[in-house]
Amino acid sequence: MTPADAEAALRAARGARRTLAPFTDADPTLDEQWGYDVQSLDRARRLGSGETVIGAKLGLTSAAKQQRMNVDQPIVGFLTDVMRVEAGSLARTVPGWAQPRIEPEIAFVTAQALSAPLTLDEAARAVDGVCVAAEVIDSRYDGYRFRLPDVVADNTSAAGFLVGPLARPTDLDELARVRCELEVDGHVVHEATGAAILGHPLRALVHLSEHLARRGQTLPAGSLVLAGALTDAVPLLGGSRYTIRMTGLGTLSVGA
Ligand code: OOG
Repeated sequence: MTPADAEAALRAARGARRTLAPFTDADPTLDEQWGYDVQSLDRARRLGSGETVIGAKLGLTSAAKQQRMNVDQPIVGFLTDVMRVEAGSLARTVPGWAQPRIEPEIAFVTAQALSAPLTLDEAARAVDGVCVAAEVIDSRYDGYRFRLPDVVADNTSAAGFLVGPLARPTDLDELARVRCELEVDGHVVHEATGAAILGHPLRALVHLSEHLARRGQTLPAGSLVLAGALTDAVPLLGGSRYTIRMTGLGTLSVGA
C-alpha cells in the first residue's frame, strides 16, 4: 500500500463516515515512517483545500492511553482550523463523526517558534498560556483497532478539539500536580494528575520539539499544542454532557 493510496482510502472513508481494517493487517511491514508519510500527504491535501494548520497534538503520552490502545509510544499529529469546535456547536457536529470519543487534555499556546530540541526549562519558557481542553478522536479503523503506523497515518485519530479559557499560571512546574476529573452526566468517570502525561505535561512539548527537529519542521509561535489525553477516552454520545475540571486551570463543560 503506497502512502498515496492509503491517504486516498482514509479520505474516502472519512467522507463516507466509514471505518476500515488497519493497513498493517494486510501489510505488517509498514512502519512508523510510512505512517508519517501518509500523514504529510493528508496535511498537504487539507492545506490545498483551504484548511490552515493551527497547531499540533500529541497522542498516547499517558500510560492510560498507551495500555488501552496497545501502542507503547507517543505519536504526533496536526490540528487545523476546521477541527476547532465551539462548545455551543458540538451537538450539531457529533453526527458527522463515525465513532467519536472525547478525552481530557491540557493545551499549550506557544510563545515562540519550535524547531530545535528543548529541555524541560526551555519548554516552560516556550509557553505563553495554558488551557483546559477536550479532544474528540474519531479513528478511521474498525473499533479503534490499529497499530502504530495505522494511527499515525490517520493523523492520530484527530477529529476535533475544544478549548477553555486561556490561563497564565505563574509556576508551570505545578502542572504535574494539576488534578483532572472527567465527568459524564454528573458522574466522575476518570481522574488523573498532570504527571500522567509523560511524568510532566511540559514533556509533551519536549517530545514535540524533538519530533519537529528530526524532520526539519517548525511550528510557529502562537500555535496550539494538545499535550495528549490524561486519562482514557469515553464515547461521545449525543445528549450527554461532558465536564472536564482541572485545578488551577478551570473547567470545560460541553453538551453533545
Ligand atoms: C489515538 C490517539 C490518542 C491521545 O491524546 O492519547 C490521543 C487513539 O486513541 O485513537 O489522541
